Amino acid sequence: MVKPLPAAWFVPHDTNAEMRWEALRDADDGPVVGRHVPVERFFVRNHTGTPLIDPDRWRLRLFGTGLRGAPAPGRAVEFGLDDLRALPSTRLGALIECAGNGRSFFHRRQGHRVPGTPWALGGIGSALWRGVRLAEVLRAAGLTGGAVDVLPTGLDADYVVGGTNYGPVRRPLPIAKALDDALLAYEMNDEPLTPDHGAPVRLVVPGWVGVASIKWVGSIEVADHPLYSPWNTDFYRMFGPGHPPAGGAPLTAQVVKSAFELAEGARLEAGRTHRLHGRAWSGTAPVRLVEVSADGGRSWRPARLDEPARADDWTRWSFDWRPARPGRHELRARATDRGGATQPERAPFNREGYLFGAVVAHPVTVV
Ligand SMILES: Nc1nc2c(c(=O)[nH]1)N[C@H]1C(S)=C(S)[C@@H](COP(=O)(O)O)O[C@H]1N2
Ligand SMILES: [Mo]
Repeated sequence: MVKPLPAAWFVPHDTNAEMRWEALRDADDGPVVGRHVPVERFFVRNHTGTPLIDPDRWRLRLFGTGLRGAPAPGRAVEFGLDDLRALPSTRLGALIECAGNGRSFFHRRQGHRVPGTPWALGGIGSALWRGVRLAEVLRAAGLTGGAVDVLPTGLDADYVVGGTNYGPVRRPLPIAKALDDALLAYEMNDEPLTPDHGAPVRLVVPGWVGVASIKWVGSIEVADHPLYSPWNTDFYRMFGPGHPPAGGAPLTAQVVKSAFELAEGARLEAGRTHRLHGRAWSGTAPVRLVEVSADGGRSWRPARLDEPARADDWTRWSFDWRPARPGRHELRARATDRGGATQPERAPFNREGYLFGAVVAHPVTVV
C-alpha cells in the first residue's frame, strides 16, 4: 500500500488494512468524522498490491460480443481519463464493504474457524464518489440489446495463492446492475482517486459486496453470454453445508449491520451519561431502526437516528447510556432496514465466512 497506516487508525492484515471504528471519533467529545470516511482513514483490501498507474497513459478498453460490431480485444473502443471527464458526471455517496467484513466473529461468536482476512467490523467505508455512470460509457461504446454480462478487469498484478495463478482481479457484473447504478469513479471525497483506492478509475457498485467495485480498471468485456472468473465461481459464493456443491449464487447485496464508534474494551466512567455513537447500513434498503442493549441482549431501547437514512450509505445514530456500576459490560446494537431485515442472533455458517451480519457483543470497561 502507498498511504501511511497509523496504528491509531488501522489494524493491518497482510496486504489489507482494517479501519478502526474508534478512528471515526477521535475523542469522547472531540472532532468527529462526517458521513464519509476521510481517504487517509479508509480501509484497504488488496488481493496483491497497489499499482502505480500514469493517468495520462491510462486507457479504458471496451470490447466483446455485447458491443456493436463485436470488437475483439485488439480492436477495443478506448477512453482516456479526459474522455471520461467529458461525459456527464454523477456524485454518489456509497459504501464499499468487503464480503468478509465481520468474518472474525464466525470464530469469536460462533466457534467456527474460517480462512481469509480476519476482519472485525472495519472492512467498510463510505465515501462521496464522482465519476461517470457505467451505463453512459457502455452506451458510448456501442452497447447492444444482447449484452448480458460485463467483466471489468483490474490492472493490478495477477492473484497467485497456493501455487495457482488466478489472473488479474476481475468479476462479472450482470448488465442490469451495470446499467442501474454502477459508477466509474475518478474522484473520492472531492479529490482525484488515490493509488490505494483504485487510481485513476475504479468501479463503484452500490450495495454490493466490495469485490464488485473493481479498482484500477483497465478493460471491460461486454458479452452477449454469461461470463465467469474465479471471483464469481471459486470465490464469493456461499460454500459448505446447506449450499450446492459448486456454491450458491454469486454474492451480490450486502446484509444489514451496525457498529459502535468505539474501541473494543473502551473505558467509560461510571455514574455519568455517555453519548454512544454508531452507524448502521444495509445493502438492500435504508435503515429504519437501530436498537441498543447494554444488558447482554435482555432489553433493547431504540437509538436516535441522527440523519436521514439512504439506501447506499450508512446512517449515523446515537444512544445515551449511563452505566451505574464499574466492571465489564457488553453493548449490542441491532439494525433493521425498511425491507424488514433485522440482524439475527447467529449468522448462517459458510466455509469462507462471508456476510457475517449477526449482532455482535461489544465489550467495554466501566471505571
Ligand atoms: N483490481 C482490484 N480491485 C479490487 C480489489 C483488488 O484486490 N483488486 N479488491 C476488491 C475488494 S475484495 C474490496 S472489499 C474492495 C476494497 O476497496 P478499497 O480498498 O478501496 O477499500 O476493492 C475491490 N476491488
Ligand atoms: Mo472484499
